[in-house]
Amino acid sequence: MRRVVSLLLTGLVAGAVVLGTAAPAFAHNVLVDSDPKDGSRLDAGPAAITLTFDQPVQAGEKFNTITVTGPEGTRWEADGEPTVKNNSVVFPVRPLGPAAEYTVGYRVLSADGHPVTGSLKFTLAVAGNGTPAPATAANAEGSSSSGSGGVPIWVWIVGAAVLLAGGAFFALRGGTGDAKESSGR
Ligand SMILES: [Cu+2]
Repeated sequence: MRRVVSLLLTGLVAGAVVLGTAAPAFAHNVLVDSDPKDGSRLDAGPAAITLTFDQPVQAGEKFNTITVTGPEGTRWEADGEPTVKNNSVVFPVRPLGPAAEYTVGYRVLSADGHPVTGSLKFTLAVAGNGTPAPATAANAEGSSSSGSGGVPIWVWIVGAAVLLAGGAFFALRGGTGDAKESSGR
């Protein structure tokens, strides 16, 4: 029993080492361009926020999320999934309201499976006639997007570690079984 436990532990450690060293071999996505650009002044609110990265963004439900925050914490991102086009993600935005600074916070899924986050700001110089998202909807949206964020990645890592440990265990076990069988003949 002790050998089984030590084999499993060895497998887990090996799996962790493999995952730990494999991850840095792939670089995370890096934001290379945006529309509107960081620090820009606009006379009219953008219909969408486009973020462009140095490599493809993974498309999927809730993989890529955005917040657009205006004065006094008002929220201006629109409902609906963003559109992924190769290295770019296009997020819908509500018509903007007050002339003010708006902060865009994003979270996208890199080509290597890791989420990357960042933010940029732009200033609306001429007020629009839009209204912010209802406060409760904005809060619910924020908590659900951050809540679902880390879970799938951890599930994936734990699952991979268990698979690696199990594979190593059965490979070793199978190896000794074959040796006995062939020596018996
Ligand atoms: Cu990565």
